[in-house]
Amino acid sequence: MHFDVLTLFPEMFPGYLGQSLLKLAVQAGLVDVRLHNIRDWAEGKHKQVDDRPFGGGPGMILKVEPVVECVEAVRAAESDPGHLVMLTPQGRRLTQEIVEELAGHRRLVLLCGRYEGFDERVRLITQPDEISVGDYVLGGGEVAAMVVIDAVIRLVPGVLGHEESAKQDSFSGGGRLLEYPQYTRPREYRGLEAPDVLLSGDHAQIAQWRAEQSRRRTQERRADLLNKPSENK
Ligand code: JAH
Repeated sequence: MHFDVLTLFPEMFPGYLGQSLLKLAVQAGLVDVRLHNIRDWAEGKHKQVDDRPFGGGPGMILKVEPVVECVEAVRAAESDPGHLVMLTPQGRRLTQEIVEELAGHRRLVLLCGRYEGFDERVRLITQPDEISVGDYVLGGGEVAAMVVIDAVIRLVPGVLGHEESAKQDSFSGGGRLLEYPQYTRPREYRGLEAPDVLLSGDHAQIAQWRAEQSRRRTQERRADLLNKPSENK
């Protein structure tokens, strides 16, 4: 899996990229993340990447030329142009289903905005797959891009151990439920005991208890997942 991140703040990424799971995946050659500074495509002495909105209003807008030229140069640098993703609150909401779809591409080009957003012509010219990680406004698309990378690499074969891959599989497809409660040692803490069934050694009973807990927890907290599991809630 190959990611290209297009951003005005590449320095936001190395801390995240140094995280153990991702670091091991990069070292194993399973994942490659390349950072590109949009400012490197800006013209003139001041390398201006933003400007005031036509028609007035607050804030600044990302200029069309450096963004479009950055996207085109990065995509053209390799035989596979990749799947272009723009991180924006105006995109389709990211779900595990969409993560699975994104993980089907060999190369993802992640375009991160800042300020009040992109000149509309960036969308018209580059025709990105616009993705939102949730209905809130961030300082820019970088944290959303890290969310996409984090969710996608877990689906790259070999990145996770078999244990976690199997767990992921049981929640793939339509009928996703919330996780059941988990316990580990000590058996009792401040008067709170782990349920006896988990220490019974009866694996059929344990599986039944967990399934029931998942169903109950999902009903209580996220009934929307039970009613329309494949919908983009
Ligand atoms: C904010 C450009 N869906 C999360 C998300 C993604 C991007 C942005 N905000 C929220 C954003 C400012 C400028 C993008």
